[in-house]
Amino acid sequence: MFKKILVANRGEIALRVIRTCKEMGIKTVAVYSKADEESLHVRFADEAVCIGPAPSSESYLKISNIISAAEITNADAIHPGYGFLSENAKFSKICEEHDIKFIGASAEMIEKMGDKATAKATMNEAGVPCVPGSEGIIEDFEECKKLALEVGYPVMLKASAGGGGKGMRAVWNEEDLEEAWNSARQESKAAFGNDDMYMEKLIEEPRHIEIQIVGDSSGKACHLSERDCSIQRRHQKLTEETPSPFMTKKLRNDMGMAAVKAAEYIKYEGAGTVEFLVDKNRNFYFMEMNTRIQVEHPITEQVIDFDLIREQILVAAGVPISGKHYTPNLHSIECRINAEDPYNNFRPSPGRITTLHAPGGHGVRLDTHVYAGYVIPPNYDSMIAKLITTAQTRDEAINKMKRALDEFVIEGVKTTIPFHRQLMDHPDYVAGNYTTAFMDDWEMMEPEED
Ligand code: MV4
Repeated sequence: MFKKILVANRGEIALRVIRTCKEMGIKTVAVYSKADEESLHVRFADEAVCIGPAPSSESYLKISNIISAAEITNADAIHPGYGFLSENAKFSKICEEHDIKFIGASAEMIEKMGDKATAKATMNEAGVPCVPGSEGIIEDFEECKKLALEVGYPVMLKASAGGGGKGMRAVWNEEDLEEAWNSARQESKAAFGNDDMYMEKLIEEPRHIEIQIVGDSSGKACHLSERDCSIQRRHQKLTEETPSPFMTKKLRNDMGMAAVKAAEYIKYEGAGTVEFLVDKNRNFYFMEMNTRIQVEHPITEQVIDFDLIREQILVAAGVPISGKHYTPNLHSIECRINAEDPYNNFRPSPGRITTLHAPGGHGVRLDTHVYAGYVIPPNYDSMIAKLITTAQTRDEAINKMKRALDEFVIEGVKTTIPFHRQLMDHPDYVAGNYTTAFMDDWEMMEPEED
């Protein structure tokens, strides 16, 4: 077992990893930028190394500084969390070359799943349902035009180096195809330095339902049920829940088995997530595979009473997985609390938190690194807390979330707490009747006068 793990991340996920390491008797090293000197993960870790100035490119993304921190502290493993270098094949490779265990996917696996067209072709070979479309990358516009006629409009053009919607265009008819083709490739080139495109039949108003999987070094994989992440704004998830209100026993089994087949076909090691699009007739299609722990992992932990970070560490240390599949026997909802103003187009609101009262009580979990007096730096992602409620039924979990949000006081900065509180009263949300289009026409109701 590892003696010392360096956590190459910040904020709530750094705290999350440090907590499990402490419970496992593993020493921890925090890395931090100048802007994070006062951050909680620095205080919770056994050791802390400043790896550079505030800009991520000079600190949390600076591979040489992170490897140096691991060398001088003699860390035998690195946990990358999510974001930053968590899906960076070069970083995974460099860790391996320095004999530091990367608690994540191998460089080869990251590359294979990171190239979306290749990932899809691999899943097709594995017999995992995929959206009908191009066999890999589209060579040129002539092929694009021909393909679109074969697939049938509407189609979705997607960037192979992409993900999260960048370089993606929905095209409803042939006259719009060329402009979409050119602008999507331009956007992909700018964002990823690569303009390879592929095409799929457009799935209208899909749900985004993902399956948590864990694979071990023997090539065995198991699934830990689903998470419904359909409520997103500009491809940023806002809230997630498990089980999905759209799920049926059959759909869960079929999707779970497809995700296991995908993981075992590629001999996936570690925690991973297979993302699916689900249409209104409950047909599901492979969308992407993420080779990292995800922000929303706590709702899965809550409904099956499982520590996913512990599982990642055990698998990385060569411990075989139990192999059993899980079905949720509770209901859990996560609300991502961001330092953003929901009354002003969710614009970021960094600054000092002057007052903070955390919600608590039965079935309430708060994963956060902030505290009264903490200054939220403007340099990083605006998420400051994840509020998770868990109960026997969805209605009770919603009720608990309302009560917890009403208790949650953060002053000094604007937050998305009011958005989530209104969401919990929205009839379509309460009815579980929502797709990825839910936020398209969201209007905040004005705050009541005090
Ligand atoms: C799609 C789609 C409809 N049809 N592919 C969005 C980003 C990336 N994860 C893939 N996405 C989509 N791919 C086909 N063939 C609709 C989306 C999509 C979406 C998917 C999941 C969650 C939110 C979304 C918001 C807009 C579009």
